Amino acid sequence: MSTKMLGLILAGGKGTRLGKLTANQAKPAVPFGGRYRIIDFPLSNCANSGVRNVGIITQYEPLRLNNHIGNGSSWGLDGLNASATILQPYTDNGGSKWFEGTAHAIYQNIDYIDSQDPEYVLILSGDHIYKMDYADMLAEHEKNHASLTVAVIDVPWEEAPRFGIMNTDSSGRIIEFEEKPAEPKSNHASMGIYIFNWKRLRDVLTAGFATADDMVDFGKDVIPYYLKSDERVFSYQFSGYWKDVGTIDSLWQANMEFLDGSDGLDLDDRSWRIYSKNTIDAPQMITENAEVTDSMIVDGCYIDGKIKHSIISANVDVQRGSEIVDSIIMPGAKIGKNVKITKAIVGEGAVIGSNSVVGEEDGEIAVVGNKEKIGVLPNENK
Ligand code: ADQ
Ligand code: ADP
Repeated sequence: MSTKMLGLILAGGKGTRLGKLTANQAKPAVPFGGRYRIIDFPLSNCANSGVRNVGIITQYEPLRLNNHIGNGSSWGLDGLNASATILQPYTDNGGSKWFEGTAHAIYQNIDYIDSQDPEYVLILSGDHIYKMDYADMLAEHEKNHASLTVAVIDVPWEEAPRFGIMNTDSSGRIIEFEEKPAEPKSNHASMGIYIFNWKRLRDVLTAGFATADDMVDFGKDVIPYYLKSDERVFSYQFSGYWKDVGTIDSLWQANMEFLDGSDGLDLDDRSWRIYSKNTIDAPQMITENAEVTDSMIVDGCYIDGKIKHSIISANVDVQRGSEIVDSIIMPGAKIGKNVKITKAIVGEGAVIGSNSVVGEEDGEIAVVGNKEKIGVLPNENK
């Protein structure tokens, strides 16, 4: 079997910056927008772009992620000439094969990649919210006869130090690349999305790991090596909505932008659908005491309180007298009576007892962890 372009999603990051929201699950499995999980975005983009074979490289707390992805049927990545394969670190006679970095994670999965016999590999991050046609990027890669193409977006200058930053010539060829520079020379940021000619990358990784000259990370090792070796490295300019939701602030912001209907983040667009696993929950119940404005309320919710400019995910209970403003409540959270939640992210299955106060209008974004319990939830009937 052969595949023109194999998708590989790096879904192994620990996501320490998301703190209590990733204490027991990988970052790509974190809920987004009430109905989705972050990984739905790269998976749906693959399906919509005609990338029909996708390997998902996991590592840290993969249980929830495995359960969510299953056989890939939610994204149509099952059946003839399609597959979603979950790849986990394994042990052989050489001992544990923990992935040490992004490029090392690819190196460790050479056998799987070879089994798909791809001409190109498309390497994606499991923690970005965006809609992108990878077929377009491949067309440019081929037109440029590139060895590596890096997707690029212009970011605000003050954010540039947290990205890979590059300079290009007038043909779009990358002539300079610095991973997370303290003093960035441009605001052209790598989106961490790469198309490589597989044969060449395979050789570079194999040679790199055979000597002391390790190729552990794409940003730190592989891209600089390609540039030093005069490989044809090109940029692919992207201008749509894109957000790396690796921090609490960016996760909250991206949810709010989705709620407010930001350009390029329209998930109602029938020509580019974002698919997710459908869990079939009961219809939502909004009682006569409820007051809901500017908000998204998902299936299975019971709303007896006041909701303003917030996202209430599946199976959330909000009891009488409670008020939720500018917040994201993740699936299965239970909110007691007379609770006040402002500018917060409440994790999956969290329990917030009656009369609690979480967050404040002018404060930092407040976070309640997954399954965290605050106060006592009275044993009251709905
Ligand atoms: P970062 O996002 O900081 O920068 P990194 O932490 O290496 O890069 O993570 C990239 C992706 O790989 C994440 O989705 C992460 O979860 C996953 N990942 C990390 N280590 C892994 C491992 N060992 N096994 C499996 N998955 C793993 C990168 C680039 C920058 C670029 C930004 C854009 O290095 O140049 O600007 O992405 O967000
Ligand atoms: P953050 O930058 O928010 O901490 P990332 O997802 O970018 O989160 O990953 C942080 C680092 O943690 C990465 O360099 C990754 O290699 C490392 N890492 C990934 N999985 C594990 C794990 N299971 N145990 C320890 N560290 C890990």
